[in-house]
Amino acid sequence: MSGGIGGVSISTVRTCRLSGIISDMARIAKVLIHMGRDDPIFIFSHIDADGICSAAIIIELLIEMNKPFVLNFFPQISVESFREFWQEVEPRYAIFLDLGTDAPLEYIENTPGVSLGIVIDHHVFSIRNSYSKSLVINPRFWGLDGGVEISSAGMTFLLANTISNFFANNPISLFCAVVGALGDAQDIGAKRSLLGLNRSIVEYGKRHGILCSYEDYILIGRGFKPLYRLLAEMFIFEIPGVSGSYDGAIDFLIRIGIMSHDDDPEKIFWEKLTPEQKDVLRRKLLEALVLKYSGKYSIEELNNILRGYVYEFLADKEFFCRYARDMSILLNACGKMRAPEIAIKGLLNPSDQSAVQRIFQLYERYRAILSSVFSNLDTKIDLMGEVAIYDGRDEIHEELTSTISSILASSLKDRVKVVIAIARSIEGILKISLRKTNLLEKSLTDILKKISEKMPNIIGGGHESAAGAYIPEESLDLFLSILSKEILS
Ligand SMILES: [Mn+2]
Repeated sequence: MSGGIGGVSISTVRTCRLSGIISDMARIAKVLIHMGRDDPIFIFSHIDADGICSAAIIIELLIEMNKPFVLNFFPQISVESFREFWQEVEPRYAIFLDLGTDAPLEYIENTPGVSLGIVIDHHVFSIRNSYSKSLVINPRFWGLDGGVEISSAGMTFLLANTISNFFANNPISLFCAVVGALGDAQDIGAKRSLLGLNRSIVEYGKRHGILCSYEDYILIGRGFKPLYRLLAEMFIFEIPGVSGSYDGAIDFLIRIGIMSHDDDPEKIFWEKLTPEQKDVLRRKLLEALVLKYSGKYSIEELNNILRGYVYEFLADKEFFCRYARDMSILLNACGKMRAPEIAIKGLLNPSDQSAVQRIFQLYERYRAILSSVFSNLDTKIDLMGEVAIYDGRDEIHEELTSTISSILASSLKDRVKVVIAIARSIEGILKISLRKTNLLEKSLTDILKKISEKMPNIIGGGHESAAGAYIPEESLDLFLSILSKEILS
């Protein structure tokens, strides 16, 4: 197994033929047979929708193969708490899902007790030296763009699908592959369609009657939110009198004749409207928006922004969430609320009513926290020169900082250069999530590097425009002052 995927050397990038990938996958799947014979397989997975979907697929596979396993979720593994956990459990077999490629490889290769590890991921990696007891499933090894062509869940599906009867017994695994891709925002094709291997998976699902895709308005939550909530909570556009107001949304629906005063608004869903009613709603929505956005968008442009491909699960009509985009936000919410295992329960056993109910509750709670953060935002933001600070130490837990800083960055994009959100992590440590706006030319990675030269006790990393750091609470003032200086210099 030296040198990478079933003999494929790490430095030779294969041409991206699906048949080639599948035959490599089949070889890797054979290796799985040797895992978990004497010791359970430890699965470590990311807590977002893609990680949760990857975990659901791999679990179905291990169950099918009759393998013992233990699943654990982590927001990331570059932290001390993961190292401690790893040392405590001393895995003999490990599978890492959607947690990056470099760090998992180091853990597997540098731990003598590990016999064999599999890393399934789609992020950029840098390790170039050879490794001896790891198998890596990263689309970038085959020359594919892991950013947009396939997610970890998609790669996990391709692996599992090489086992005979797996797909026939577990059609939901294909839906999970699509949900993972959408959760990672890989729908960047025309009309928000999926591309590359993601599209091949969709086509495969269509041929087997598992999935369908069609163009419609993209209304996230369409399957489980009543229409008035869909409209009031839609945030790509501000609909005058409707956005942010449930009463306003109900009035709007009554005014345009979609519902009457006697109807129960909780029972009116987009998917239950007739085609004529949908047409009326689309037209009235566009009319309202074109007034608000006149000069900025034409009616056609507005229509195009709202339209896109919907991916719908067909295999089980009773399934609690048949729309892939809806599912991705539910799963993400479970992860953000630190309960990804509830999401797994619901995916593996959709007839478990209490798990399904808890998934929806977690989503509602997540939404409520976010909307409380974003109401009266100005009173909660401290401006420090070019930095906007949301100090959530007494309000939010650390998994929420990235979402909050992202949304803040888009709403404050004309006012500041950097946005940060702060929450408490473990004892005495703060998690800080940073986002830059277009007003900042420097890269956040460079700035963090500069900060860590002056603050050696900081753990941080990320990308050019999004980064995160852990710092001791008593160093917050120092962190902020170095940050503001670096932004100005
Ligand atoms: Mn991912």
